[in-house]
Amino acid sequence: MLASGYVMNVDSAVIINSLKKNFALDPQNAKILVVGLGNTGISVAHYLQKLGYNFAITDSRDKPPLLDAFFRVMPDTPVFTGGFDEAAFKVATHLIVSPGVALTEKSIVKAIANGSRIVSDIDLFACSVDVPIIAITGSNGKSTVTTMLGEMAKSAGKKVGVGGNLGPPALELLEQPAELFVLELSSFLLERTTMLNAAAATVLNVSPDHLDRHADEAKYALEKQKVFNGDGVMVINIDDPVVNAMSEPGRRVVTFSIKQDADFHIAQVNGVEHLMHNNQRLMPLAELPLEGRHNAANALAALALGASVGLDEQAMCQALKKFKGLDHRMQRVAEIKGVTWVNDSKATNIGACVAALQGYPRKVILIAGGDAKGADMNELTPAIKEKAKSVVLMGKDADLIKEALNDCVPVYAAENMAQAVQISASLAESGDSVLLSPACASLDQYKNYQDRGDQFSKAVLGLLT
Ligand code: UMA
Ligand code: ADP
Repeated sequence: MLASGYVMNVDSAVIINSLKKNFALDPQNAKILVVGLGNTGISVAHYLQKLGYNFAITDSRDKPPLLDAFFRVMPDTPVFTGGFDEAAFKVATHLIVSPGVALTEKSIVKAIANGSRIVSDIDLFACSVDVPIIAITGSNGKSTVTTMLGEMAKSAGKKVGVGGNLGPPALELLEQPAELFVLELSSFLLERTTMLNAAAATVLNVSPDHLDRHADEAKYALEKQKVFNGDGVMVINIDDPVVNAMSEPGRRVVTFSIKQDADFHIAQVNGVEHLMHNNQRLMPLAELPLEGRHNAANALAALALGASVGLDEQAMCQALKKFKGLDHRMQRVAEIKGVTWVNDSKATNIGACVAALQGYPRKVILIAGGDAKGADMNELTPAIKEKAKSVVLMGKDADLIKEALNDCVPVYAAENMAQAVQISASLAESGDSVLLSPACASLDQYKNYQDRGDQFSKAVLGLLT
């Protein structure tokens, strides 16, 4: 909700001029419809109110959970719920569409055909700040790198605003003064954003995800590539061929790699692996307190982005050494009778599950399944074959994974998390790891990935009683 001390770093008149120039958003005659009454929609509403724009807001749910709170703060704003109201879309000159709402929605398609313009909250944000923005996207690692970089910037003495897809929504960051913004951007946010010109940006990696919303993998990658719009530094993962191909001649490019030589890379110095900037040692890799080789890639990406905007490298390394990682990402829950239980519930796509498996030197018991979001589960098979001694499957698309595995490892079916943990406990021997890394979204059985991870931890800790 709107903080009483809502500050904008830039003068309102300057912002309105920019919005007029770039989007023909004139407070006198724009008819704005905010689509989606979730966290994004509320942040947009506060922003527009602050600048003196009139607007209406719509949500297709009958009673979006934030409705009552919204009415209390903005009782006079027209609100349309329970389906998308054709009349509201018909008169709108501008639609500010939340990322959870597909642009293929019939009412939106029709409105665009009638001349309405789509503007994203990230566009509004980009028109409202005059300090550098670092923008981070990719199929996996966004939240980790965004959070890491926020900590690095603080360690380097910068006032930094950190948000976007991981929350809070970007426009809420305008409530605090900042010298630097670090934004996590999803493909949904990027597909509807045209104004971003980040000082430094990265696509961490591309593997299939959200194919229920994007036509195909190529289209999904193109949406991610939009993070590089403008003329800022491109931070490129040269280990990922799809990302490597995004590098543009004539732009300043900084590379990172965990497999080969790059601007930011890993090298042995006196027999000890180090994170390196060209031929400069930054820190020993072992001092990074995170599981998994993919987190070394995340650290290099964060260092490359921070260095691109001039953050002090030693200060960044200090932050890395203290960075404990985020919950539900390769989070060690317990060691019970010699078995290590790891919660990687945030692995909501194949790429994250494969990265988790590849980080293990020996075979694990994997708990997977949920909503595959249209992905081809055959892509999971090689990593499971190599790194899983057995697999416990649950959720809506368990059968898709079972079919893809074609009996290459023993597969067990579980109705729910408690059962999945019980089955895994009966299979595990001392020295084993049991990894929850579902490769699927959670919404078929859980409130969200946090709920799924919490239920896993609860069931694991229940083994102790
Ligand atoms: N809605 C409709 N009709 C629809 C679909 C949605 O009316 O057809 C309504 C919903 O009822 C909801 C509202 O639209 O009330 C907004 O939906 P939303 O999902 O965009 O909700 P927000 O709270 O604004 O959350 C969004 C991001 N959600 C998605 O991208 C799906 C949040 O990312 C993000 O934190 C927030 O903006 C702030 O930027 C979540 C996410 O799951 C965490 N992201 C995906 C991911 O990480 O994989 C991309
Ligand atoms: P995102 O915000 O992109 O979803 P997170 O940092 O939340 O990324 O991590 C999501 C999942 O991806 C977790 O399962 C995590 O272990 C895994 N992951 C994190 N970084 C990487 C990476 N660089 N490559 C592959 N998987 C990763």
